[in-house]
Amino acid sequence: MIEPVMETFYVGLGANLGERQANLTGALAGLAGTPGVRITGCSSVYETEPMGPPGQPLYLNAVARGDTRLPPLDLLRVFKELETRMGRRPGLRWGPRCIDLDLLLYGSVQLEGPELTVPHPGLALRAFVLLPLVELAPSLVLPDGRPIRTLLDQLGSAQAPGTLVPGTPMPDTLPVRVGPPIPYPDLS
Ligand code: A4P
Ligand code: MG
Repeated sequence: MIEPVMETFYVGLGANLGERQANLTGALAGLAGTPGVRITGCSSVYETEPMGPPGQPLYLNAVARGDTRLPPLDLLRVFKELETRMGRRPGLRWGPRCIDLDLLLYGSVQLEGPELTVPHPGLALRAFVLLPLVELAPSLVLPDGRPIRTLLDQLGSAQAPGTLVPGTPMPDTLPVRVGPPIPYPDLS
């Protein structure tokens, strides 16, 4: 039998309802416990202004890295099942949620389908994604050749999605590398 290839993926985690930090760590633990998925690193947690309908609570955001033998769509389904198991119910697009798991990158794969687009279409435009991603993988380059650090720098003059406040690091009870928060970006 041919072993499926191991790929590196990056997942964006977001929560703005309930015990936000516990929701992030619960999702990470759920991923780490999924057969065929290994979590190899995680950024600090950042508290961010919500992008979307007004009047929502602040988000906590983080980005984790993993290895997997699951194909991209199967990995997305793992994310969706985990969100549901953790109590996420269908709601408004960009509305408040106890947990959101976005597949940001899957190796150098680029695909656009009805269920899944990779790299995640919002990745290059969102400081709440780029800031933790740069912390975790500073020299990462997107499949189209754009370095993520340049994208974060460019956000300075673009529509910033909100204010980013470095939060507490993820607890080290999980098999993840915990990095120190990086400085507050100048988005002016
Ligand atoms: N989908 C397609 N590609 C992907 C992908 N790469 N990763 C599809 C995950 N899902 C992907 O997602 C809707 C559908 O997108 C899925 O069924 C999947 O098939 P959803 O999670 O059900 O709904 P959503 O999250 O409301 O919509 P969307 O468009 O995924 O929104 P985003 O981009 O996830 O943004 N503000 C702050 N500060 N921090 C946040 O984390 N997150 C959002 C949601 C809005 N505002 C935020 C944050
Ligand atoms: Mg989403």
